[in-house]
Amino acid sequence: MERNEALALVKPHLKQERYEHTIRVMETAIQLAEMYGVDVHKTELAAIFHDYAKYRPVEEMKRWIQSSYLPKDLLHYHHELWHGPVGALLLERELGIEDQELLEAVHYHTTGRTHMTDLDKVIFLADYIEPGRKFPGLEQVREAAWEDLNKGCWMASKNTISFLMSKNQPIYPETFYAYNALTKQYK
Ligand code: DGI
Ligand code: FE
Ligand code: FE
Ligand code: FE
Repeated sequence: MERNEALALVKPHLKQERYEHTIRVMETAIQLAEMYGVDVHKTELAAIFHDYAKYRPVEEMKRWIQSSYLPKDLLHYHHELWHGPVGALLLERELGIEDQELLEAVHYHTTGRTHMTDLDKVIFLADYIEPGRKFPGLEQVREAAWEDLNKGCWMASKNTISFLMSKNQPIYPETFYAYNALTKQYK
C-alpha cells in the first residue's frame, strides 16, 4: 500500500489535529527507521495507522475487547489504553491489513511491551517525540532518541510512568514490562 492510499484510509477516522499529529509521527518515525535500520515503508504505514481507533466511542472499544482475543485486563484500566489494541484489531477486520509486525506496533504503541521489536520502538518513540509534543523532560528524550534507540524508548517510558504516578494514575502492567525490559537493554 502506498502512503497516499493509507493516509486517505485513516483521514476520515481522525480529527484534523490528530491527522496532523499522525503526519508528524510518520515523518519522525521514518527518520528513526532510517537511522536504526528498520524497514522504512513498514514504519511509514504503521505510523499512519497507529491512532486509527483513537476516536472510536468507548462503548464500542469495550465491546471489541469483550468479544475478541484482546486481553480482558484492559477493561480494568483507563480507556485511553484501548485505542492501540482495538486499532490493531480493526485495521485487520476493516481494512484487511495482515502484516503482524505492523499490527503489533500499533497494538503496543501506547504502553510498549516486554519484547519490543525495533519497529515497535520506532513507533512508540516517534509518537512521544514528534515535534508537536510538549512534555516535561522531552528535550532530553529527543536528544537520546538520535543517540540510542533503546535509551530514547527507556527515557520516554520512564517519563510516562513518572508522570502517571505523579497524577496517582494506575499503570498497566505492560507499561512496566516495557520499562523493565528497556532498562536491561539500555544499561
Ligand atoms: O494517542 P496519543 O495521544 O498520540 O498517544 P498514546 O497512544 O501514547 O497515549 C498516551 C496516553 O496514554 C498518555 O496520556 C499516557 C497514557 N498512558 C500510557 N501508559 C499508560 C497510560 N495511562 C494509564 N492510565 N496507564 C498506563 O499504563
Ligand atoms: Fe495513540
Ligand atoms: Fe505514545
Ligand atoms: Fe499518537
